[in-house]
Parts: sequence; structure tokens; C-alpha cells
Amino acid sequence: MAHFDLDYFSLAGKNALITGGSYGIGFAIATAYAKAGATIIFNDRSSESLDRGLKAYADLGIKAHGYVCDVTDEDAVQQMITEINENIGVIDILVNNAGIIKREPMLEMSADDFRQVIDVDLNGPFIMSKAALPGMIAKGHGKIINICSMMSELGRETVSAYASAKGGLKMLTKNIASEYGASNIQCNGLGPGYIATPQTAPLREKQADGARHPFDQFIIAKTPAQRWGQAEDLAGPAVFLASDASNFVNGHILYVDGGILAYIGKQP
Ligand code: NAP
Ligand code: GCO
Repeated sequence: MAHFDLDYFSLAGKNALITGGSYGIGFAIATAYAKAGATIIFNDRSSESLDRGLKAYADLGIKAHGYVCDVTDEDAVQQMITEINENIGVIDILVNNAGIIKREPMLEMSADDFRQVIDVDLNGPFIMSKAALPGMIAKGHGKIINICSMMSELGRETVSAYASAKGGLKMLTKNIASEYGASNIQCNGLGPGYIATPQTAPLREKQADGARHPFDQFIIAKTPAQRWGQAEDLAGPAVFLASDASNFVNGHILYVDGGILAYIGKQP
């Protein structure tokens, strides 16, 4: 890497697995990776979501390989990775994107609900990374990108489980970087701000009188960019973290938040 070359951003010849890639942020990242030259592989929990994703990729002219696989099921994940290795090749880029949220005040939240969020948002990335790492190590390189959150840094009412999981995911990211950096593995986090996807739709629902949801107004006031992010806002940073251009970036969380974490907020 003596001289900088724009080819360092290319993902040509790379196999990229994006978990929960049928729609939302995962779909936008996978689409960007396809444009950068990667072969796209994704998984989802249900065949309905999988079919929806396969059609959406095909509509864009992208040939994607889809699997039904729950990221919390270690046996199913191991089987999926084995099938990918045999039928497509070793995974060069893993994006741990699949995630859920349950917005409930902590005192009303059951321990089962708490565990479920931790299981998908934190145990899932552990299980996926554990399954993908041996192939990456044997191949001599690998990129793991964990989709973190504002809640990797901040708390707020009703998201105790989600914040615990995303804070933990930030530290899993740093630990994978620490443990496998010597094997030329780079593990970084991408921390989206408030992005307009199905996950955040309840926070943007119009009021009965047609007014904007108070949370919607709050986010606009809290974001220097004064807008919600779009899933596509994550495309460039996600390509960077998957490419050779970031080969000496390890254990970093790149926040893509329109400036939220830099800003104290607008005076009411
Ligand atoms: P989304 O619209 O709800 O999509 C989530 C995806 O994950 C869906 O494809 C879903 O599939 C899949 N999924 C959920 N549980 C799964 C499991 N156990 N196994 C496999 N797939 C599973 O969410 P999003 O807004 O695009 O968010 C994607 C990631 O970014 C999440 O980790 C989220 O926490 C994070 N994030 C989002 C925002 C935001 O503002 N939207 C901000 C920061 C971080 P199904 O159809 O089967 O449910
Ligand atoms: C919430 C939101 C957040 C976002 C995102 C912020 O209820 O506060 O859903 O958790 O989804 O993760 O970065």
C-alpha cells in the first residue's frame, strides 16, 4: 500500500454476508457493496422476508444469495456458513446488521423481553463472528462490521435492553479487533444516528391531528443536519470499512449521525 489508489475502495472479488439484509439498513449496505463489486449473501429469519429481499435485489439487477437463518441459532448459523463456504466461497466481509428493539420502561419490561433483545443484538453478532472468523483467518484477511447505535453511547427512557446490547456490541467490536488483529482481521462498528426505517417508524408516526410525532420533532432539533438519516447515508462509510482503504482502522466505531453525538441540542 505504498501509494494511494482509488481501487482500495473496490470490493471486487469479495464475498459479503449481511445479516438481516432484506430491507432497511442491511439492504442499503448490501446494495452499496454490490455496486462496489462484491458478491452479496444475506440471511433473514423468515422465508417471507427472504423472498422480499431476493425480489428487491433482483429488481436492482443484483444477484444475491439468500438464506433463512436466525442469528441466535448457533447450529443453524454454523450450517449456513458451511454451505456458503462450499457453494460461494469464504466470507471476506461480515456485517452484523440484524437487530431488534423493544421500547418498554425498564420497570415494566420482563426479563424474557430483555434477554430476547440481548440475544439478537449481542449474542447474534458473537455467534455470527465466531462462525465466520476461522475462514477469514485461514484466508489471511477479513472485515467484520458491527451495526452499533447512538445507544452504544447514550441512554434514554424505554431502551434499557437495546442500549445494553449496543453498548456491549461496541465492546465486542473492540475485543474482536484486539484478539484477531494479528490475523489481519479488522473489526469496526458503524453507529447510525436516527435513520428512517421500519424499526423507527413508530417514532415518526403522525399524530391524530396530522402534527409530527413529538419524538420526530425532538430528533430534528437534536441533529445538526436537521433531518432523519436515510439508510443510504450509511453506504459510503460501510464501503470504506469493508474495503482495503480501512486496513489500518481497527476497533473503531464510526458514527454516522448527522452530528447528534457532537451536539448538546437546540435551546427550546
Ligand atoms: P429493521 O428495519 O427492523 O430491519 C432489521 C432486519 O433484521 C430485518 O431484516 C429483520 O428480519 C432482521 N432480523 C431481526 N432479527 C433477526 C434474527 N434473529 N435473525 C436474522 N435476522 C433478523 O431495522 P433497521 O432499522 O434496518 O436496523 C438494522 C440494524 O441497524 C439493527 O441492528 C438496528 O438496531 C441498527 N440501527 C438502526 C437505527 C435506525 O435508526 N433505524 C439506528 C441505529 C442502529 P425480519 O423481517 O425477519 O424481522
Ligand atoms: C430509539 C431508537 C434508537 C435507534 C437507533 C439510534 O428508540 O431510541 O429506535 O434506538 O433505532 O439505534 O441510533
